[in-house]
Order: sequence, then structure tokens, then C-alpha cells
Amino acid sequence: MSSSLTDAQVSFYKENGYYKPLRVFSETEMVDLRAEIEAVEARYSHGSLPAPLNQYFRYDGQIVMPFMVRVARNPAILDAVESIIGPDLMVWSAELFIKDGGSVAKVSWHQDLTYWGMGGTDLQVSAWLAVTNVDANNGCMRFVPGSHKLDIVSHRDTFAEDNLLSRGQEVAVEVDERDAVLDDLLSGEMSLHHGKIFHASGPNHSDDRRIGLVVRYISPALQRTLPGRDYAMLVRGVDNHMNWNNVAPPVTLFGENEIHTYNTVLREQQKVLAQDSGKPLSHFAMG
Ligand SMILES: O=C(O)CCC(=O)C(=O)O
Repeated sequence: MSSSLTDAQVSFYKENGYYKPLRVFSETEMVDLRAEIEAVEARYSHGSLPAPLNQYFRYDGQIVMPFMVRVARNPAILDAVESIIGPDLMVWSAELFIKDGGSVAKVSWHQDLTYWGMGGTDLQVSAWLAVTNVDANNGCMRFVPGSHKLDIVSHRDTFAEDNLLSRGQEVAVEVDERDAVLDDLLSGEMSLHHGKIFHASGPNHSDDRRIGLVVRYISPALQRTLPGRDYAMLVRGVDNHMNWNNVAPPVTLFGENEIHTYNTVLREQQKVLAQDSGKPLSHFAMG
């Protein structure tokens, strides 16, 4: 059975820059996924990898963790994403956003596409999967509907410690919180958001962890706006454009080849992430 979006759902996305909620997994499947994530944490968070585990969680997890690709290839997610950006789909990055119970970590108001070297494209969409329930109390995302119709606005870097973004970047325009809607979701539901929508998230006031797994999809037709070639993984359809170096899915969790590929990809992407920041590239190999 197809999980394509209806015309009304696509129109809502085009008008507002997001769509929610879409059920893609059962709650039981999310209990299992959480256990899998926490088993990886138990095994690898004590310095047994070349970089801190959090770096692999926050950037390009699809290259080193097979379970990320399993999620990214889920047919219900792909059907919905296909309704927005077409039948050929690549994963640019899969990431975990985890806020522990009581954590003050937040995400400032930003537009995703600011430092991705893709311009202000409509050919990118993020699917944010709630592994746990997410709501206002535990720091779910908030969206400003319609803000994706703006260009990419200026962002200022804060490099704030409690900010989960690479540069702690925030839009340099005033956001009226009263314009925002909550991206509250039950575990196993996802939202889709446009790369230019203003979005943010607050601290986790609950006792439990808030876990989200986000997959950044692009169409192979999308062209990078900067010199050099970036990388992406084909997960549905065909790549008739060859705009991206195609990365193979991982076979082994944190295998030697997987880590080698990861380093090659991150090196290229860090250049874009670090542009005009005044910080050395090493700063963006985040811990
Ligand atoms: O999970 C969060 O709190 C923020 C995630 C986010 O900014 C994104 O997925 O683009």
C-alpha cells in the first residue's frame, strides 16, 4: 500500500513549508529502535572510535550506521518524500538529535539550507522521525509556517555551548514566537520540513530523553552551488544527473571502510559548514 501524500497534504506542505503528522512506524518499532541506538551508545561512547560518537550521530550517520539506512529506506517515508521532491531520492545526511532528560540543550531559530552549499532549493526535504514522543515539554521543534517562502536570510553565529547546531547559528531577524506552531509527534510519527523554514527547539523539561532521527533527502537533479563535489546515497529510483558522488550504504557498523568514507565526506562538507565562520575546520569535527 502506498503512503504517498494526498494532493491536499502536498498543497499544505507547499503553502506552509512543513507537514505533520505522518505515521510511519509503530510505537513498538520505536522502542526497538531506541534500544538499538542506546546499545550503540553503550558500546561506543567511551572513546573507542576515531571521533566522539556524537559527531557520527550528528552528521552523516548513514555512512557508518546501517540502522540509519534501514530507517532512511523505509517505504512509507520514501513514498511521502517522493510526493514532495519526485521519484529519485538520495540521502545527504541522517542525524540523531538527542536531548537527555533535564537537558538545557536547544536549537536556535534557523534555516537548514544556510550552510549546506545547495542554495535555497525546493529539491531538499527533511523527514524528522519521533523515536520518543515529542512535545512542548521535552523540546519538540517549532516551525514558522510560510517562512520557507523567504530567501535564505542572514544568520549570526553564537557558538553557544547549549546549542545543538554546528555554529549555534540563528536567523538575524526577529521571530515572533506567537507565529510558531509545535511539531509535536507521537513515537513512530514523522514530520516533513522544507530546508528554508524557520525552525527551533527548546530544552527538555521532562525526566526522559527526547530522541529524533532526521533524514535529509535530496533529488539527484539538485546541483551544488559551490565548487567541488559533495556526496549522497541513492535510496530510491535512479540518478540520471551525476551531480553527487554516490556513497554506498554501510555494511558493518563503524567498519574500517565505512569510517574511511565518512572522513572523506565530512572533510568536504566541513568546508561548507565552516565557510566565513572565522573558525578552523577542526572546530567543526564536533564532540
Ligand atoms: O531536533 C531538533 O530539536 C532540531 C532539529 C532540526 O533543526 C532539524 O532537523 O533541522
